[in-house]
Amino acid sequence: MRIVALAGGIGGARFLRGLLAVTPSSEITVIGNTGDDISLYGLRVCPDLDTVMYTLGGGINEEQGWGRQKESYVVKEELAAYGVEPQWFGLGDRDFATHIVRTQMIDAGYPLSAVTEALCARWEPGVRLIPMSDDRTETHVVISDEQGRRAVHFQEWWVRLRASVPAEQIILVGADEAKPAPGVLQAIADADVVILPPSNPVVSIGTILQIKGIREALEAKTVVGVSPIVGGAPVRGMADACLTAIGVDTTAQAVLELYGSPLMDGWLVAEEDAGTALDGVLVEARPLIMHDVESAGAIAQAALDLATEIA
Ligand code: GDP
Ligand code: FO1
Ligand code: CA
Repeated sequence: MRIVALAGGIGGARFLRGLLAVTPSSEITVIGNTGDDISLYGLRVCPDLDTVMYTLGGGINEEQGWGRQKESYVVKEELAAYGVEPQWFGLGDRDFATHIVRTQMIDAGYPLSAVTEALCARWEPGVRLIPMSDDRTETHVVISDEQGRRAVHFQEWWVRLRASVPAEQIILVGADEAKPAPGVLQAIADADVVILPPSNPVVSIGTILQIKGIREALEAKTVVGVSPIVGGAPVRGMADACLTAIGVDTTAQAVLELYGSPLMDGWLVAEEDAGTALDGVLVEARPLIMHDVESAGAIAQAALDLATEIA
């Protein structure tokens, strides 16, 4: 079976690990979010691509959900000793190597999709991981604080401010010009089923859907999603602050309506959210917490079963 999945970071990666466990013989293409990407100290950092790559490749820090296991922070300490900013983003020594290789290749003229393929040759994630676009896009967040009304990079709002300042607007800078990366639209066209894992509906899935042509390509396919919202709250992280910014309630129902029909054909919600409904969408309630690979696999299997029921 040919499966396409869109993915952000932790929620996407943990779901994909479960999906791989239950369908080892499927051909899985993952379209990764690059709206979170940021340049720091001259290096290009792609947190969501790296989270998927490290999680599926066995290098992730399991407790944290991002960054490398057995990590040290000597370079970060040395940069801080020089007073280099920003100091609110925690790049570890092992992780730095990934960003150095990526930046070298980009500076040599390789597109991000080729760079990602090269990095994945080491990690062997078991899926084909393609960035949503080779064109640079960045999510920026408009906030008002003591410095006035201004836009900050998504990572500054998320990591430094912990989304404590309300987002007045969330903008994907560069979205109008960005084209899907090579292979993205073809993978969707060839897919038997498309899955939306429980990733952030605004700054992960919502970002990928903004790239020209992707939503339209998906509308022609059987698309099944897993709700990242359980019982009116995100399972982890601050997706509620992102949803509030775009005027959407933090419920499984509102996220389904945000994705909408004709995009969606199936939607998995948690048992406490039974009753969620939208015309043209088959909704099923079941346990949706990914405690481990096994429980993530059960959710992935349920998504595949739902797709079979629809097709
Ligand atoms: P990020 O880029 O690291 O923030 O990760 P994603 O965008 O891929 O996923 C973040 C979303 O995953 C959050 O909105 C969480 O609510 C959701 N999430 C995390 N763990 C779980 C889980 O065990 N079950 C469900 N249903 N959602 C989860
Ligand atoms: N998240 C944090 O909360 N604090 C950090 O210092 C941090 C560093 C970091 C470094 C590399 C990487 O790939 C991810 C990192 N993250 C960190 C996670 C990441 O910024 C966010 O969780 C996602 O981008 C939000 O969707
Ligand atoms: Ca992310």
